[in-house]
Amino acid sequence: MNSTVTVPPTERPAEQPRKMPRWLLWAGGIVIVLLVAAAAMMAYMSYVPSDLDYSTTRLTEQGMYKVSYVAEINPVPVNQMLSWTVHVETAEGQAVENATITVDGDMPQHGHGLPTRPQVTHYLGNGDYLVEGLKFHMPGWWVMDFVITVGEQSDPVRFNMMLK
Ligand SMILES: [Cu+2]
Repeated sequence: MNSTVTVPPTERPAEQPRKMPRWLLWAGGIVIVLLVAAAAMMAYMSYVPSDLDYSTTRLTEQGMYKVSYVAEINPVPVNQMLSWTVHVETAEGQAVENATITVDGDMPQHGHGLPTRPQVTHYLGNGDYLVEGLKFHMPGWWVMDFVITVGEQSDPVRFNMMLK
């Protein structure tokens, strides 16, 4: 037997699949992780509970007072200074005359509060208190927290607003 094995001439070496450099794999992984984190963050920042109570009259947490507000401008505008009249009465409906009221506002999704420091500036009579210096600088979900204190007793109340 006279067999010859012919080896095909290899003019060029077969191209090997290029290996991805390790740093590129790492960089790609990090980019993906960052994208997922950013998406999760955006989902979190835009999350609003579907069962929020937007009513403008609410009982305080311990049920001591019924508190309502009327905004000077309605619907409450974004980026405009305005005042509110906050009405406080007992659960039985008697106007509360001598309350001390603290005011605070917050955007729960964003971790920031109001750009101003609103406060009660006048007692208007009949359980009505004037809150001046309110400004909401972003559209979205805001909460307004009031703590009503009469004598030794404090009771907080929270209002939700969705500003456009
Ligand atoms: Cu915000």
